[in-house]
Amino acid sequence: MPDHEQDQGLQEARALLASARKVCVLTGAGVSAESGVPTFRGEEGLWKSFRAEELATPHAFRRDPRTVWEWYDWRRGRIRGCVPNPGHYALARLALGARSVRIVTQNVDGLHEVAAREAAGSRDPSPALPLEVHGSIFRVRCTSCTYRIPHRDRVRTESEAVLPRCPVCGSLLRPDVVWFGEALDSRVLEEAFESARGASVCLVAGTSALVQPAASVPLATLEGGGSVVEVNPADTPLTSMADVALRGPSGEILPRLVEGLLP
Ligand code: BJW
Ligand code: ZN
Repeated sequence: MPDHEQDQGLQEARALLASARKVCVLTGAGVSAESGVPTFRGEEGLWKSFRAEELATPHAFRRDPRTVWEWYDWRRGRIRGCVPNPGHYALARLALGARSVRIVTQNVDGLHEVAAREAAGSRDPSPALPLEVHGSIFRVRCTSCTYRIPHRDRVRTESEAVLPRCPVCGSLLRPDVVWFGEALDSRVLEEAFESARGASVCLVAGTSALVQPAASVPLATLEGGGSVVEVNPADTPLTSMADVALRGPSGEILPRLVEGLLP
């Protein structure tokens, strides 16, 4: 995209955000790509020739929990070595500013929270803490009972016998994330749609907008009469509905967008 078109898009997006009382932000894996976290779709979304759709399912875990845990242990290892990028910090600063901003993320990597705490310094980070609609890769829960706990350590995966087990009932533990075919937490989901419905702008960054119901969050803003601003290097099913589409990596675009807004 020529520079002047990009600049014009940025100005339009800033104008929409500047006059917005409420903003909803929806993020996906692309926002963490510049931190080194692999996205799901496209070439780099593959792990040992598996696609996410083959591993992130309750069926795959029942059939082969060792392989699924091996994938999560590999991803957790990658993510443990990652830090937020300028895109995460820009969103955190936006949310800590004067406007009412709700960050809704599909990401399970925790990087929005790290950025929120760092950007807040000694202030309260809560306005910038995200709603994590697909859970957290650094929590585990029991496949049988209600046991659930933060968990960042390596997981042994050499055999099924050594996989992590629930200390309460002895069943297998699993990552506390939402797999295909599973319902999202209804309260978290309702809060996400509520914030999108009431927003004058939904800023959508780094998502392929393919996975439901999260992909419909910006539609709630449109239905409520608000606008959509998309930040992504590629087209998505949302692009044709967006009022402004900013083409490029979010680690570069979001800081430019937000700097022009903050006092
Ligand atoms: C950059 C960048 C840079 C790159 N800067 N950008 C047919 C139609 C509609 C729905 C369905 C259907 N068939 C089945 C369904 C339902 C299904 C679904 O949506 N499937 C679709 C694939 C078709 N959905 C579900 O199953 C959901 N549950 C559900 O519907 O429940 C119903 C129910 C109700 C009541 C009872 C029971 C059930 C659950 C979905 C869960 C998704 N889980 C995952 C895994 C999470 C855990 C983990 O991480 O392991 O969530 S899958 C994966 O996809 C992950 C992501 O959050 C999610 C979205 O992906 P995302 O973030 O968009 O990443 P990518 O890789 O797709 O895209 C990256 C983007 O970044 C690209 O656009 C790049 O261009 C861009 N990019 N570099 C900015 N530097
Ligand atoms: Zn249990």
